[in-house]
Amino acid sequence: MTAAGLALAACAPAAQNGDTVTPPAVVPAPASIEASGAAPFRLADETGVTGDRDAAAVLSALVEARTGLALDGRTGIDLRIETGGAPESYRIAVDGAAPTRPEAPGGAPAVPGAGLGTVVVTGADAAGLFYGVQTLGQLIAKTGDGWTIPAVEIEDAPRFTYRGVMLDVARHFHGVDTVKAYIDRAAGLKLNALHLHLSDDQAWRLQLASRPELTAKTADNAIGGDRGGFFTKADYADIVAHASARHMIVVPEFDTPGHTHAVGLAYPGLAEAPVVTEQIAANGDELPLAGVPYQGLAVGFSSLKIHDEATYDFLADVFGELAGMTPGPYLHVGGDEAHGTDPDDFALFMSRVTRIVADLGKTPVAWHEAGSSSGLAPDTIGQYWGFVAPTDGMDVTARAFVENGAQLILSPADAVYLDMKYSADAPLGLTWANGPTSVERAYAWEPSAVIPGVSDDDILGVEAPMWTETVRDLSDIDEMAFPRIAAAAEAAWSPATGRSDLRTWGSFRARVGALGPLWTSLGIGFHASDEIPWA
Ligand code: TNX
Repeated sequence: MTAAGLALAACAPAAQNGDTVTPPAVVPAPASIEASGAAPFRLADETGVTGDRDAAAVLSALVEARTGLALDGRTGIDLRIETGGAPESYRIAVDGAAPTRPEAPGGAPAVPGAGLGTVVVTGADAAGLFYGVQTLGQLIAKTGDGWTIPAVEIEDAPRFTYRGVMLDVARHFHGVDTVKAYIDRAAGLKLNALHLHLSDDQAWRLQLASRPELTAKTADNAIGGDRGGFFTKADYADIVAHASARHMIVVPEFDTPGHTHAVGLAYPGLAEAPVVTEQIAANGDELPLAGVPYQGLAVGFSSLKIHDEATYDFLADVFGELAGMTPGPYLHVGGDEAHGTDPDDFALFMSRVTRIVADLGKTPVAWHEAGSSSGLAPDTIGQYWGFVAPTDGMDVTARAFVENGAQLILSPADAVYLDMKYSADAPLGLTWANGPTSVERAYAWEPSAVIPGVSDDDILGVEAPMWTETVRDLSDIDEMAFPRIAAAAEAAWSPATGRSDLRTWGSFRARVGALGPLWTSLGIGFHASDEIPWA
């Protein structure tokens, strides 16, 4: 047996329940991690990366950002793909440095690279290797010996196949560079889907050849009269490619039949006149007026015309063009908060729009309200945005997707809505989802316990939406997303609550705290919540 093998035979759990955790601190928690107690691997001038070139480039950039080291030596870290394991899974084996023999001249190893140890990351596929590299990046720590990686063995695979974040680029526009930065951040937490909310009452943000007036007539607008903008088709392709290189799909949404005031500005024949709902009257929100760009925060006042075939010609055009630009399998058709649409009309509309998308060869996704419609295209995925403890029959509506043989994406608003305030006095965010959302509340929920009768097999995954009524730029996004996005990532990736010692709030807050320096070195302006013991 090798020295490293002997050390690993004495494996101890890397962390315990409770309020403290000894490093290594990985987020989201891996399926299994064991520390050998051996000396750590040392990153040194001689350290180099062998194996998969794409993964090596990702690792080198990460290590350089974190440590300033170039990783341009010959050996030490090997990155490989060995097919056969679960999709997106990976293993990491770190053999610590052989202790320097006191009698060695100068205490230095004779052969460059020798004595520093070895790291082997094995992915079951390119995505798995990419995630293994992200874990490795989190393991790097500054110790008395310089930059080191603790001697651990990790085996890891995701719980859910769909692990998403959503960015609303309609209420406030967020340009290509911001979207790419958000993709980088999300991919680092092993999230693999970026849902882009591309249209709403305020504006339509994706240029389409089939319906050019959409952006021409509406994209200038934003909430509060702030700066507008839109994506050209080339911008969208650029975002899709950036995401794909980080193993993320783009799930684009055109919200229908409500949230369509902007459609009515571009093509007045397609939309009904705005309805002033009780909610708008009660809140004193800016009143929506036909033909006038909307800059307020109200929802539920607009609707496409349901009984006019021109509406369905429009949908065939916009979703048809979108399908041609989108390599991922999903197109999101919206369906939320259609308070301005008669319920029977809403049901009819949702069945038609989901069938248009299915006929394009894509899987439709709809917000959970659409579960009340009979006649949805089979396989339509529902996205649940009720609370962790469902109210108002939202669990019943969401469960209808499962009863029809399809799956759900879980986005319980009082846990994973990244646009909720952290505390009542926070400058950014909203509070409608059961008041402010602390980091602890963002963490303390279990996906299989939200909707009675809906278990892991019925859950496609978890998604954390970022609505942008109050969120104007990347620093606002960072403030709202970090650290709560890490809680959503753990719900999506890690073993269920109770199935791992690491799946406790005490462990999570300690592990997240240990990521502070990495996030800082990556330029992430996280919210330095006082719930987290930041390193
Ligand atoms: C509800 S949840 C909405 C959005 C708002 C958001 C703000 C859902 C599907 N719709 O229109 O932007 O609340 O938190």
